[in-house]
Order: sequence, then structure tokens, then C-alpha cells
Amino acid sequence: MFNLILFGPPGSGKGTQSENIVNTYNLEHISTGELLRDEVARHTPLGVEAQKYMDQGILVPDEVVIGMISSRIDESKDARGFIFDGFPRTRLQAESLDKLLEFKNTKIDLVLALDVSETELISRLLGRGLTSGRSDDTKEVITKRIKEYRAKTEQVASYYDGYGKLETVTGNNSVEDTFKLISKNINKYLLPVA
Ligand code: B4P
Repeated sequence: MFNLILFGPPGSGKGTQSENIVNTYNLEHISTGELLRDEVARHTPLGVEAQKYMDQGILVPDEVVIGMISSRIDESKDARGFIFDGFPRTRLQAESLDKLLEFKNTKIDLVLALDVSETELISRLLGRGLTSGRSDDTKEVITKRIKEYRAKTEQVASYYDGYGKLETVTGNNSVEDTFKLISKNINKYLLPVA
């Protein structure tokens, strides 16, 4: 099993690149953003709670997200591996994920961090906001999300760097060029299926 964390600020292209990785390496994609948006759309109690945070651009409480991840992993027992997209976003989430995977006799192999300038992030998210209908893609909320990232999420990179698992790639260029850099790193662990 090969487990990858795709890491980076809001709008760095985690969701976009996850699609390419799934198609090339046949890994199971787990996006906490998508899981939460699905709960919101279905008006579940978890979704109603999560929406309050997401609409303001702040992180949903750790315990909500961690419980959700555990059940999602259990749904795909025969997976070749997982891509964790947008998770972990706090040090506590990272420690919990490590414990959870250890319990399931597996581990994180690689953390790929997408490095993108702040001007580019804002421009991409504002662009997406024109069509996405997402309540968190407005100027005010985007600024708040980037602030949350700097305050709570950035430290997750140094946590994994401490275990020698972190690789940083530039994500400022085109989707195709960024994917080439990502593939170069994944190929050291896993061969493409197609
Ligand atoms: P997420 O859904 O994870 O959203 P994101 O960070 O905005 O997206 P991403 O980096 O995947 O960008 P994308 O590929 O879409 O989180 C949303 C909210 O959910 C959070 O604010 C938080 O409240 C909550 N949440 C999620 N996970 C949580 C957790 N673990 N704990 C607590 N709360 C949590 O790309 C963005 C845009 O850029 C797209 O329009 C795309 O087309 C474009 N783009 C991508 N790559 C490009 C490139 N190379 N060139 C040009 N454009 C590009």
C-alpha cells in the first residue's frame, strides 16, 4: 500500500492534481473538503455544523474531520493506497492520522507540498468563485482561509519533514507541468498503472 498526502494552501491545486494522480496510479482519493461539502449538501447534522465554519473560511473542528476520515478509509479496504487531499490540516489531525494508519498496519509514505505564490492563489480562487457557487470562494473568505492556513496548517509540513517524508514542488506553473513534477516524486515509490 502507498499513502500520499497532497499538501498546500487553498487553491494550490490539490483537488486538480488529485484527479490526475487517481487516473495514473489508481489510488483512492479522500478529500475532506469534498466529504464536508457532501455532508453540507445533504443537510446532515455534521454538515449543518461544518457549514458554520466553512462559510467563514475557518477550519472545521478536528474531531469532526478525524471521525469522518476513519470511516472513509474503512470503506476502501482493498485500495492500492490513498491520496489524502486537504487532510491533515492541523498538527493534531496529522498525529491522529498516523495513529489511525498504524492501527490499520500502514503509514504515510510521502507528503508532497505544492508551493504557490499568494497572488496566484487569490487569482485562482476568485476565478473558481465565478462558476463554482462555493460560499467560500469570495475575496473576504479567501483571505481568511489563507490566514488559517498560515496559522494552523503550515506547521503540518514541518511535522512530516521531521520524519524525512516531505518533498516540495512548485505549483505555480500549468496543471500539466505541475503533474510532471508530482509524478517524478511518486514514481520513486509506485509505478503508473496505465
Ligand atoms: P478544500 O476543499 O480542501 O479546498 P481548497 O483548499 O480550496 O482547494 P485545492 O487546493 O484543492 O484547490 P483546487 O485544486 O480546487 O477546503 C475547503 C474548506 O473545507 C476549508 O476552508 C475548511 O473550512 C474545510 N476543510 C477541509 N478539510 C478540512 C480539514 N482537514 N480540517 C478542517 N477543515 C477542513 O484549485 C483551485 C482553483 O485553481 C481551481 O479553479 C483550479 O482549476 C485552479 N488551478 C489548479 N491548478 C492550477 C494551475 N496549475 N494553473 C492554473 N489554475 C489552476
